[in-house]
Amino acid sequence: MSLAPWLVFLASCTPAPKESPQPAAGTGGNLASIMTERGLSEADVIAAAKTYTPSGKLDEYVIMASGGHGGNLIAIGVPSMRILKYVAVFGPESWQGYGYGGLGDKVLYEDSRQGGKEVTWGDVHHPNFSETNGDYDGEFIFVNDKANARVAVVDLKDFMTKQIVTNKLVMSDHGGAFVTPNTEYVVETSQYAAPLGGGFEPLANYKEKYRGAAMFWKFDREKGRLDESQSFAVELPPYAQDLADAGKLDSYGWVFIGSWNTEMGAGTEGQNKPYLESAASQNDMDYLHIIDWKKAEQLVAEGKTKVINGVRVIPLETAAAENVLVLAPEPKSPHGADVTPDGKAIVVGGKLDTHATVFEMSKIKDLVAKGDFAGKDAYGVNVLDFQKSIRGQKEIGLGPLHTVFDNKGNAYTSVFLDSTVVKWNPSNLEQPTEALSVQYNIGHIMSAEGDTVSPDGHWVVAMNKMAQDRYQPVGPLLPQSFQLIDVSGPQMEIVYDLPIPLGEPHYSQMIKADKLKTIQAYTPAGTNPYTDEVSPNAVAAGQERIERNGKQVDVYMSVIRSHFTPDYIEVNEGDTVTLHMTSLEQAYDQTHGFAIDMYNVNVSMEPGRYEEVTFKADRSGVFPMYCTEFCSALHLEMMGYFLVKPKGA
Ligand code: RUQ
Ligand code: CUA
Repeated sequence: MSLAPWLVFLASCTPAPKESPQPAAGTGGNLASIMTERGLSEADVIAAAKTYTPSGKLDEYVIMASGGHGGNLIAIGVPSMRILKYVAVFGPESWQGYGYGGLGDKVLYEDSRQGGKEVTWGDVHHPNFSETNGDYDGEFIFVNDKANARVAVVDLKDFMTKQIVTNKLVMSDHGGAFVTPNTEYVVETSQYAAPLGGGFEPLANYKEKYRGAAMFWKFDREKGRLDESQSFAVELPPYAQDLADAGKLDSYGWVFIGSWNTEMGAGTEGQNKPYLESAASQNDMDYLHIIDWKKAEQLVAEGKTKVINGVRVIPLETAAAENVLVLAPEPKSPHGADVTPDGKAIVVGGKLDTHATVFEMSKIKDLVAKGDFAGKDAYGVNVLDFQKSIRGQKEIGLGPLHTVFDNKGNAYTSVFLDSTVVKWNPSNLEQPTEALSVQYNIGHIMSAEGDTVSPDGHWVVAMNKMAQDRYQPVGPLLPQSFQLIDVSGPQMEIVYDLPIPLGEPHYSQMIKADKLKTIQAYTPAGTNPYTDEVSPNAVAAGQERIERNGKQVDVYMSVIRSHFTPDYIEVNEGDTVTLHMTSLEQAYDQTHGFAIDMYNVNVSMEPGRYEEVTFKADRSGVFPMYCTEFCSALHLEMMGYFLVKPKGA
């Protein structure tokens, strides 16, 4: 039954890398004639030269971008802007065999929602790399699912989603997933208020019964997982909490969250009240939430919590009385709250304001320490005096949203309504601004290593919501658009446009590529990617077998070019089948896949990977099973049969 040795050789031989052929001079025309033919300006050619990455050359940076309601993350190389991978997170994805019977199903579906509703998509907003001393360390990335209040952990050694946790307090989140400077916590804060822990309350009880919460997920770096048992939350007023950021250096120990519905509008409620969007835009000031998480940790240790749905929560009264939570007025319908690299300031953009407001951490700390407050909100939370808390304000344009930073002390703010990126200096508010038009309606903005204590500068990316005339039209649903901006020169320049055609990205981060230490294979063969250990059910060559125990059939299968052993499996209709699959490959890029036709079974078998699929053989017949990756010259032959004998046959 085994292959002739020459066939094995033929099937497994990996082609040696070849030099790409160099075109003879003159065959493609010279630069000047190509420029004329294609209508390219000198600036276009310079932009191309800054980004074009010849075959075989690697990018210097990697962006990990939110994939929005694609539920995924997108890895993109910089400066080439080549898409390297879509990482499946909150939704099934067939190439990665995620959500089609394999071990990943446990991550994807098991905690998919409390209350019996199965959720199979997510709205990914803000990816954040794990940090050590305020710098990206390249080990993990965390993302939130705004739609279903979840947080996922993606391991960057294999770019796979390893854990999804559901927030048991709130129904939607937004201010997440932000990390504290040593990834002590992954912070996730609510967006739309609802009764904590779920349950029904009429909208008329909005002010009394609806609440927000800031969840502090404890990260266990050893295990690479969030530890629910060590996590806690701070109860918040029912203002719509928005973007958040963790303090660093001078602001270490604090978390900042914007909010935009301090009016507590809850829609029309069927009572001729204003629509939410106008109700929520009455106040000139909303509240920046300032949370002292070091103190919160202490209160949790002292047991000053109530337990809601199994989560330890610092009650709002306690948070207010202990100044774990204080508020600072912020103008108007704010969105981003971004801490400067030195940790000394927090920059807030107001969607309905024309300024960026710079809060000064030393002033905030002083006022809180002295108990110098301007008043209290409706829930007894101390409110700081606006003028006393700020360094100043800078006129930026219409609708400033998010701010990122470079290595020269500059800030870059995305201005949604103006469709501009505005460069300014938060330490010198007198310095004039510089605006660059982008196409169009920029949402988030991102810079190289921009959320660390030491941003790299050089690259900024405008993440635009609209792209009407930028790309060949493909129907009324348009891609979003990333524009790569070179900020190294005296003037900002757009050097590349990248359409993002799967979901609407929100935030992203850009990391130095050499910080990523990815594996080439799971070693030793039979390693379960979710435990990082060799599965007790992995097999070595020669140990493959089928074991039957009543109606349970266990198949111990090996996978290697170009054969599944065993290559045929016969069961009875109604049997439960468990496939234990071990890739015996260790060679880089020798990935197989395994699918059973008509059974919705589909997994990816990277080199050395262990996979396990359990399903019911509830349809009789003959079902080819085959390898889904063109792995060798005998790839098509890498197949077998799954036979299900009908009942009574
Ligand atoms: S938010 S731009 Cu989560 Cu700003 Cu989307
Ligand atoms: Cu293995 Cu195709």
